[in-house]
Amino acid sequence: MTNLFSLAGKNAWVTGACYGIGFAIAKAFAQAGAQTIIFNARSEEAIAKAIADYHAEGIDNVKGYVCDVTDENAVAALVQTIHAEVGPIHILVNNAGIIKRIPMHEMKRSEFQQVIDIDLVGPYIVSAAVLPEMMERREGKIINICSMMSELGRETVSAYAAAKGGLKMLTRNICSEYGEYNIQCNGIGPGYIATPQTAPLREPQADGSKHPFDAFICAKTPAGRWLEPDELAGPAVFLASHASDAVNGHILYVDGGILAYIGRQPK
Ligand code: NAP
Ligand code: GCO
Repeated sequence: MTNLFSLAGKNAWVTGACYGIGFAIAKAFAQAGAQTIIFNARSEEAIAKAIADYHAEGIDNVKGYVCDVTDENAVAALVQTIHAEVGPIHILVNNAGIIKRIPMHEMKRSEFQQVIDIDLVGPYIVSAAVLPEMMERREGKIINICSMMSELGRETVSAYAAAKGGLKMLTRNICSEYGEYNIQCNGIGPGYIATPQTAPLREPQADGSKHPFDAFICAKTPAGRWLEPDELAGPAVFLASHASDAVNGHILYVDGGILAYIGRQPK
């Protein structure tokens, strides 16, 4: 049974995996026996720091490349470089993403577009660049990092919710269009995870009290806490391994129960 979850012999590309959720997923893949971890970021400095961080975790089979997921020419060139320097791409995790928290009526078109470009068009660009080799090999795993906002809205995150809702349907469409090639495309929908992206929502107040949003999320999560990036490790390894070969088009919510819970009632 343990072999079902092994990633031995597999090369895994996790986009934007310098820190946060992507780093935790890439680390989990390495610990599950992946042959090579591949990641990209937008600057050499970010790559260098991340390589040091991977090495500090005892992960030496890692390659980092500068590449913006919205640049289709750079992505196409990177796929060729990966084939030459690493080999085939067996697993792709579309993790790179941003958020802008601005009331929609105040958001500039360019700000809305940037979130859509990175969080939705980026996964399309990278998936389309990797699918041909997966089709030829008749095997592949694509995991899209969705969100609570693939299902729910909230104030100030209109572009992000539109992108993540679209990413849920892109996941289902890749499943539908490429399942016949033994390619499984699923999503992971994290709840509220303590990473740099959510740091502003957890910033203690000047008087030392909890950020209102911090208290809000703890009341919306049955366990009463934020989740940690490493808590996505098991679900990610499951969806990247042969253990999930019959799972396709599924969004696996790793949210501590937020989507099932109306929220802690006032005492
Ligand atoms: P994070 O800490 O902000 O990390 C995002 C990563 O994406 C960074 O490494 C960033 O690199 C990279 N990135 C951003 N734009 C990029 C681009 N155009 N090309 C290449 N890399 C790019 O975010 P996170 O919390 O780990 O989130 C990772 C993913 O999970 C995102 O898709 C996010 O929407 C999603 N998510 C997060 C949560 C949460 O609670 N944290 C919950 C659900 C879903 P740079 O240094 O270049 O910016
Ligand atoms: C926000 C948060 C969320 C999380 C995540 C929840 O501002 O509401 O950043 O969007 O990042 O997507 O699943």
